[in-house]
Amino acid sequence: MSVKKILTEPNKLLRQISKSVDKVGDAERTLMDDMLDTMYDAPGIGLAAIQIGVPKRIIVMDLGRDEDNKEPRYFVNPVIKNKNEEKAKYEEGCLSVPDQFAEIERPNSCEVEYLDYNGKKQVLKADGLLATCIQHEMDHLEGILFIDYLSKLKKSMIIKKLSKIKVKREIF
Ligand code: GNR
Ligand code: NI
Repeated sequence: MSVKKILTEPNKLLRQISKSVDKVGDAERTLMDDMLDTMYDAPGIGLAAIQIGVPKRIIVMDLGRDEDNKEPRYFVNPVIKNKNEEKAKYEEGCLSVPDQFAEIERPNSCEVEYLDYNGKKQVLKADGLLATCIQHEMDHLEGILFIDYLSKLKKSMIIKKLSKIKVKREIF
């Protein structure tokens, strides 16, 4: 188990479309363990594999964030079914868009089909923060970030800020 480096915008890898997993084997489970370590360390409530540079359709999540009572969730090859027409707004953040937050509107509930840690097929009904987080993570698998939903001006301001921070990090 190890903590990996999280890629941040702007980075072309984050725009890549992730590939389906053929089989949930030991390599995938090791990846999921590392993703979870990385997510808890950050800390965050969800992480897609591409955020640590691996273009596989794998997501980990833990909404609890209670140190002593971890409730990790693993989603391999997730597919969203039955998005609710009703929308909900949440203040979203992203570990790949550090220190930036914005209200994003998404379907307020959905169903997701996926393979679990052991490769078993599962279906989950999600609402509230869980539904928001699943949709945010699913977007990562398509190379989409929450800032893509903002106006061009807001998005470009955020990318400009993040680019400046990157340049500073390279100097020091
Ligand atoms: O840690 C995270 N918090 C969060 C809050 C509101 C909506 C989505 C998220 S996901 C984010 C972690 C992350 O970047 N996952 O891709
Ligand atoms: Ni994110």
